[in-house]
Amino acid sequence: MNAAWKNVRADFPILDQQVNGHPLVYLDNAATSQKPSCVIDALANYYRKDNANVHRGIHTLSMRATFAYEAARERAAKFLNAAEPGEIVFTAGTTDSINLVANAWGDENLKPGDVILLTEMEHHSNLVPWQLLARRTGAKLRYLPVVAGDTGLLDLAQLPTVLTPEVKIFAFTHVSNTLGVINPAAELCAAAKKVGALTVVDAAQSAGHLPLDVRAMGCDFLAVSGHKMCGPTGVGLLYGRKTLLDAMPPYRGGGSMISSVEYFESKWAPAPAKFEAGTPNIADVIALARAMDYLDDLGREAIAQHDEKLAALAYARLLDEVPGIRILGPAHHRSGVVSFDLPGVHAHDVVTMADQEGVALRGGHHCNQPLMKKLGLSSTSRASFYLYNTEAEIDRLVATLQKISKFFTG
Ligand code: 7TS
Repeated sequence: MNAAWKNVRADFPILDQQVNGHPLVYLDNAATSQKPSCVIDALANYYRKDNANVHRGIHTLSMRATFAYEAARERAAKFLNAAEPGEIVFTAGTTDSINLVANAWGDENLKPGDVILLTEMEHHSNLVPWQLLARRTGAKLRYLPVVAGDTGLLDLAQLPTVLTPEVKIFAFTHVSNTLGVINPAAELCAAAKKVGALTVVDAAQSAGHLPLDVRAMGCDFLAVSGHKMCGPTGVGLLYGRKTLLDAMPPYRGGGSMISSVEYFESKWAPAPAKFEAGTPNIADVIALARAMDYLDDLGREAIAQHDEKLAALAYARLLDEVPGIRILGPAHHRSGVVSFDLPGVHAHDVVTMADQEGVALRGGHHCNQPLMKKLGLSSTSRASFYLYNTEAEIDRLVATLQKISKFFTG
């Protein structure tokens, strides 16, 4: 670990507070991460010094804002190892990015008889847009199963059966927000390519956590949320291979996405502008680029190792020290997400009581209702770790869950 890690907790002012009389232990990072001071400052400084609309003004502030906005696109392309900045479309986040592909690519390219392949572990935001698309086009949905049991691994033995030439698009999550499993994205993309299917990778849970290289992965599209990777809320991006973006029609119309407009027809600007109608989320895009710098200063490989170490430790300790606990997902090679069920205690009670101890968890179906049903659960509690979490916080988690378990089961 390099020097940037030395005072990592001090970079996040929000962590230094008491909740219900206890020092905060923030373990809800899969929902949203906290923001380092440098990102908060980037936002504030933009509004203090540079705020102006982009792409249309020729005064100094507008040019400054445009420069910073387009520099953020270059930064994002570098972050993902995209071939060029034109492959980055700024969006409101993962949900928005997936809807963009489902609408702009899907409506143009799918017909009855085509198949959209998903996996059984998808978040609703990588499920519902495809259901809507299937309804509009007559294409069918198909699922790559998760193996029986609690390991949460995809059943790769089923891949040849479900990934047939009728599959036109295969959308899957890189990291599950409920199971913590890291899917073999490059392998899945290579298999899809063999049958001529495009791939959409949901990187909401991986973008700020693992090294990401879209060209090594071989994906066609990849969706990212800024707020889960130390960036602001309401901003994210879609990576798309340039030839695909160029061929896709726009999905929303408005200012900035055209080359010319007449009363009865218009011509589109080239990608990515074609997909960024209206005034974009300038300040948040600029702050997101700052978050990318922050993450790369720490090193994404080091962040991945830190997450995995804490998750493996939490997995082992909870299993050993909390009677009867059921933990979802693999024991090793996992992300920082640890979902569990305390028998006889509803997840909302777990989360409410943990909050009394200053421990922030999440409880519910985590926007994974079909997966929950398959696992025979209505909800789970979830601890999710990130770069600023510590082993001492796992002590607090274990002690809290022991207390809750004792309270309910005596
Ligand atoms: N995909 C995955 C795998 C996610 O975990 C989430 C959000 C999304 C997509 C949607 O991201 P958004 O930024 O567009 O909302 N996951 C969660 C979660 O697990 N708890 O709160 C949000």
